[in-house]
Amino acid sequence: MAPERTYLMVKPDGVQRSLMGEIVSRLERKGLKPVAMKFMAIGRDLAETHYGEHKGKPFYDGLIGYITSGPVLAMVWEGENAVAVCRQMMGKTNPLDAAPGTMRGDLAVDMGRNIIHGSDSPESAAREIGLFFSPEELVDYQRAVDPWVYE
Ligand code: IDP
Ligand code: MG
Repeated sequence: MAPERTYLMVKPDGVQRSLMGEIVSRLERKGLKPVAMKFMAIGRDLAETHYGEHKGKPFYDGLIGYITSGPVLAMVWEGENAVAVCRQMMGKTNPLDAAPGTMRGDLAVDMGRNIIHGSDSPESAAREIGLFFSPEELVDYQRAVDPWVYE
């Protein structure tokens, strides 16, 4: 097992709709390992850095307003191919295209209120984890169940 880490975040709509437990539960049941979690508000500067790749796009201002509109649950999860596994579990960006069984497919209807963020590559994951967490906030530990999750 080659562990990989990804940055996931329950967005403000997910928090307001009481979906934090549902989302964490899905990740736990999948077999992924939690490394860090923080309930926090995102300021404008952090929002603009996090979503820097989208600056200039038509939805950018709405996106910054959305992500700073209320608290989020910032998280780091670990597992083999964690980035791809979590993107698959999240579903497509537009909930209309997200397959049933995915978080967005089951729990959201609007692209601008799609409840969860997840890193799109290992490089993005490293950048985003560093934006939201200090190294000492990432908890290193052994999980007794791992031999039952990974061959
Ligand atoms: P992703 O979250 O699936 O990685 P991105 O293309 O990185 O999708 O877009 C970041 C976020 O910006 C989306 O999750 C969504 O909240 C928002 N967004 C993207 N495209 C649109 C759009 O066309 N209208 C409204 N919001 C959008
Ligand atoms: Mg993205």
